[in-house]
Amino acid sequence: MKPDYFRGVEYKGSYVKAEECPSPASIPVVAFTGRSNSGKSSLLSSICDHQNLARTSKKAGKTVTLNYFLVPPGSSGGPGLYLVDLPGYGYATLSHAERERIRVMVDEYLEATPFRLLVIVLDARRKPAQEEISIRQWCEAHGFRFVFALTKWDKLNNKERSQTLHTWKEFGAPHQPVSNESGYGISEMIKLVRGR
Ligand SMILES: Nc1nc2c(ncn2[C@@H]2O[C@H](COP(=O)(O)OP(=O)(O)OP(=O)(O)O)[C@@H](O)[C@H]2O)c(=O)[nH]1
Ligand SMILES: [Mg+2]
Repeated sequence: MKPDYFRGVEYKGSYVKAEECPSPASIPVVAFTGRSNSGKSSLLSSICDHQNLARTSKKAGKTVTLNYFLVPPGSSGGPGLYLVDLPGYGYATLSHAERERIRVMVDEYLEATPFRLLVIVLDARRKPAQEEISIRQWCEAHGFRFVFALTKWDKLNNKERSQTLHTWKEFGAPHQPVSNESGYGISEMIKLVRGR
């Protein structure tokens, strides 16, 4: 499926502070957050059908800044959209100080930004735990729409898939399985991100 809406998407810039980021006043923001290596940058690239889009601004494959991509106003007659690729939590080979800098930067950014949707990205092999409960409560308290994107769906067998879906149903939060390898679930993610 060719996501026409995202065809004109362009890299806008990389920032290290919430105050530096483009104003969300007129253009809504959809951000991708979650642990390091969960597949945030890959998911953003899949949604835009643009391989390595979210790699424009990064060096060794790891996201360390707040990276903005713009779907220009006028795409399909809409107001445009900012897609924000956030650095992951807990990237093991960074120094403690650098990990802490990233944690504070992302937390401050999340507190400062009114999102249209927060995509919480996690490896589908991870079960919802305290971290997921906390971020869900945080989104509910702020009144933000959110969805858990369960990545690497291609790595699960059929039994694991049905167990995982059962677990998430019990957890009772919006979730969408996806594979950035096979494209599974990407058209559903596109609908959620576009908001229609
Ligand atoms: N098999 C499979 N691999 C995936 C999938 N999504 C991402 N990956 C791989 O997982 C690794 C991490 O992906 P990234 O998109 O860089 O993860 P990230 O969440 O942006 O990582 P940080 O920038 O460190 O926070 C890469 O090697 C991807 O190719 C998927 O759906 N299936
Ligand atoms: Mg990344």
